[in-house]
Amino acid sequence: METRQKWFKAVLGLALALPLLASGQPGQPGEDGYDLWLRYRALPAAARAELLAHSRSLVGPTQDSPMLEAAAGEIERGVAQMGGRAPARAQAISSDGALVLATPASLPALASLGLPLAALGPEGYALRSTRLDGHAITLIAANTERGLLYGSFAWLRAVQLGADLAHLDEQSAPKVRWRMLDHWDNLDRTVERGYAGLSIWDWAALPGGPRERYVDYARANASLGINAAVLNNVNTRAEMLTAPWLFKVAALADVLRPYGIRVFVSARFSAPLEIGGLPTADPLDPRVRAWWRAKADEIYRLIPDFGGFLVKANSEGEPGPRDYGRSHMDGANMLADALAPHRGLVIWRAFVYSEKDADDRAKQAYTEFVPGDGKFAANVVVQVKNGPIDFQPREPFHPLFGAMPHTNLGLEFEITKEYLGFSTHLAYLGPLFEEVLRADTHQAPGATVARIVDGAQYGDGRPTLIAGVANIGTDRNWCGSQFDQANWYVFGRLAWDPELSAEAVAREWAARTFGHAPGVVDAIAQIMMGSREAVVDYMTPLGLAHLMGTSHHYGPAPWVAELARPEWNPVYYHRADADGIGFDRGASGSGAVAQYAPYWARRWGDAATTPPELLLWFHHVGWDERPAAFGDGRTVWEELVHRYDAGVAAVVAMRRAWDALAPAIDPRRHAEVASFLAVQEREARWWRDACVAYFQSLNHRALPAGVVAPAATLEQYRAMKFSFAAGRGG
Ligand code: GCW
Repeated sequence: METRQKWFKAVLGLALALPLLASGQPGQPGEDGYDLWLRYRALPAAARAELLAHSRSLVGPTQDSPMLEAAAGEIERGVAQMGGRAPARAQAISSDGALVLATPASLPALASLGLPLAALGPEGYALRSTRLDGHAITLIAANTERGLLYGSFAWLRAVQLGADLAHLDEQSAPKVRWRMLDHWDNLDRTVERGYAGLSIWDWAALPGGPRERYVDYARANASLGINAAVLNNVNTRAEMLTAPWLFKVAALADVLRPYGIRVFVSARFSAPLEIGGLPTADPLDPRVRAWWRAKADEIYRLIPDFGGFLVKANSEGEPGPRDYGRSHMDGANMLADALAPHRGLVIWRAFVYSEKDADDRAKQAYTEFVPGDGKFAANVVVQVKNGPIDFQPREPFHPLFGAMPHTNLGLEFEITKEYLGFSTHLAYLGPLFEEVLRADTHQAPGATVARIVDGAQYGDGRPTLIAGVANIGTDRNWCGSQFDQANWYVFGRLAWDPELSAEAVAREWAARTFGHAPGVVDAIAQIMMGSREAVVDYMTPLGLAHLMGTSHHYGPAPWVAELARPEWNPVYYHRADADGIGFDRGASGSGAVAQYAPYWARRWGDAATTPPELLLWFHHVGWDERPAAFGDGRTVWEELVHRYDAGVAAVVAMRRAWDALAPAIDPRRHAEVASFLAVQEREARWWRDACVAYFQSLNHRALPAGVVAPAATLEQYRAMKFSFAAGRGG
């Protein structure tokens, strides 16, 4: 009897919950975020009628092609889900309302329609409402199948965003050749700096296993124009290059190919020693060179469109050419020779700093790489992180941008939030990416980071690249949190067009992901746009960096001072003592500022003309100084505390704004975000309290009037341990 009663209560509870579940968005109980922004929910009646009127039939090039099939299949899926029925496939335009996929080869009449085909290049597309053969139709036009694939996704985006389907006139072509995700996925399926479960690559089952998730991954990337993926961690084992693993890579390449994604792998520089049976991996040794050539031939036999190798060499203990007294150029060019016959690419990372080099860590990549300008092979791209240290919440742009005009320089962002609160903190990275891309290096007129990276600055057809360290895993919502999907999204959109605005992309993502009910997009975009600055403020304000916990990078640990290498310790970065705080990188300090163009060297070389956001990055200032740049007369100590408080206050405001959205968002996703925001508020306070307590223990200044004292003692913060911290991998 008792059991029955329990059951009854449980069922009653469920029944009571059901209408609630369904109430957030009509007919959408329990949305979990799996669909990402490709969320083709049934449209309201009028919009549905408009959609069906403009997709009565789907007319496409008729040749049998997996990529065209991917494009057409996506249109069918989207129209069926949003409109209630899929368009009929047709061979020819026989009525109004046809949706026509066309290339100049499949539809010679295209040439007479005045489309800017030449400007679309090999990957661009045009969407155009027009008349053809006496009928009102919608054209998705491109020079290639790949352009049609991107155009199909763009048309679906227009539908989702409520565009006027009778008057479409849009065209777009990517500005960057390689738009790439770097997965830091280990071969045991852990993910270094991954906060979204395990690796999506099910290595044990490959070349078999379920394909659905790979296909959905590919669809999401194709919808953004991402066209390359490095499957394994840059800290890799040599085994990745052995035959059993290459078969698995080939299987993934087969699934991803119809969506326009080329597969790359990270290669371990010492592989000839470890799996090749050679006594050396010296890049100038003929046996080593022959081994890599044979390896490249083997890979291309399996994967004819293999992209190439990503290499982390002589960095953080990884092997590299310098182990043999050779240069980065020697190493990269040796691999480039092996790949060149297959038109493959070497992506050589500039993320280097050495335990043997006592110089400011922020200077070392420039010091090692600038002498090599012009000496890297044509199929080498040197991949540079956005800032000179390591993906911090804020850094100045990397001084290598604009300093190697004769070298192909790629840009590396970190989408996964290693230093911005993992997946539990809401931090939209669009403003960070935008800040870097728009930064003017002043190395030449117009030389913004975006124009250097997309090739516009040099204009000589060189390979261009923007890479992002992926935040994708086996979590149902892909990224560990709903809002981290936006970081994948904005990365892809900015890699396609580095001039897009972070805010416009936030609005677009919000509308596609949560629907465009009045006020919802505004409110979500507002939360997103302030979120990165909030993290900067409660973690590392005023240009501070790297105050995070040792190795896992979870939580505050500005006091750590005992690690073997100086630059592993937060005290190395903040240099706080009784008198002041900050890293002097000016002429009287490390001189790092001289690696920038004279414009910046002058401006950032003087504390008076350094913006508050970068003050402590470039200068050591007294606690009681009142820098004019603050504009509010506060001392450095007062401003620091103020920023920490502002960061916490911003999170409180984000929480309130999100709570207010409850009636407009489906309950499951709303609750998930709300629970993470609660974590974020708790951790923001923790960051603020621990850092304020620590810096106060050094400077012995009173807290500014009205400021709340930290909740616990410094000793308590220092004693905290986190065996649960995520993302260490390997
Ligand atoms: O940011 C640091 C990370 C390491 C990473 C390294 C790199 C893959 O803490 O986990 O290693 O950068 O970029 O190589």
